[in-house]
Amino acid sequence: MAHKMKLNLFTALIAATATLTGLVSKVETASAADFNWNSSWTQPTIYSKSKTGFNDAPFQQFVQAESVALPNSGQFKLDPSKLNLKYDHDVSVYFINEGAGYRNQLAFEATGTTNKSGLLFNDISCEGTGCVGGWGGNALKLGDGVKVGNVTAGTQLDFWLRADGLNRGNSANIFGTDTASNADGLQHAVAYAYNNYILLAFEDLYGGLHASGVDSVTGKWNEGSDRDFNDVVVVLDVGEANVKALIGATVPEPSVTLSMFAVGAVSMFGLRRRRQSRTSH
Ligand SMILES: [Ca+2]
Ligand SMILES: [Ca+2]
Repeated sequence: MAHKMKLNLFTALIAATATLTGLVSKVETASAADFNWNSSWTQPTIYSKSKTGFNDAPFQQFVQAESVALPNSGQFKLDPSKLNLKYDHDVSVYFINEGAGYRNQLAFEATGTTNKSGLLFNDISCEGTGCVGGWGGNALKLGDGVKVGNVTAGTQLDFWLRADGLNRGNSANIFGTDTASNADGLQHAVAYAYNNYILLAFEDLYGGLHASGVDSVTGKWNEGSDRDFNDVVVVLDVGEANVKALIGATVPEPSVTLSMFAVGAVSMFGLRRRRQSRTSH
């Protein structure tokens, strides 16, 4: 395409699906079994958006309505190998929203020219106006951010959710971005590129949609999952240059882009409804 299109929601979504299309086909495994959650980690300093200047508002549209399953989530599979940074950046992670009864935790891992890992959020429970869930905890406000620090070119970033980790500790399920490495064999993270940021959204309940009882394969309990992928929603600031590089690395065929856009439009912009009486999220 020779001409430049004005950046609007549509082109942004095309960009997002371009990234996602590329994410689907690559295979790069970072097994959950290989990741060590360090129980001595402590919560890094949380900065309010009044201090960071980050605006969470444009990203709220991507937060799936509570208990509404995200259809065809497989089409949005995040491939951690696509979070390779080509440029140095002072990386931050911002809390966007959560609709989860669980007190979830999120950690990161950087491998490559920068090697470090750590806790990002120790208690992902939302407080204040705009929260999808209002089920206690009240540890984070929309837009709150933490700093990963400088990450150098040639580093892969990855992220891990410990489901209800605040309460369950080491017995909690840990879900990663690589579907095959999750205990239930299911996707638990989706990704979007938008406004020069990357948005990550997680499902925190073990098992397939509405599955219950013991998983005969693993002996773990299915948790009646709603597969709504709104249980932890964060935005990564890896820098505009890195996001553009990630998008540019994958140019989908137009037909694929359009069909994926249709799917995304239906699933991302459905009616948002509050459901206060749910016991399982
Ligand atoms: Ca939820
Ligand atoms: Ca859920």
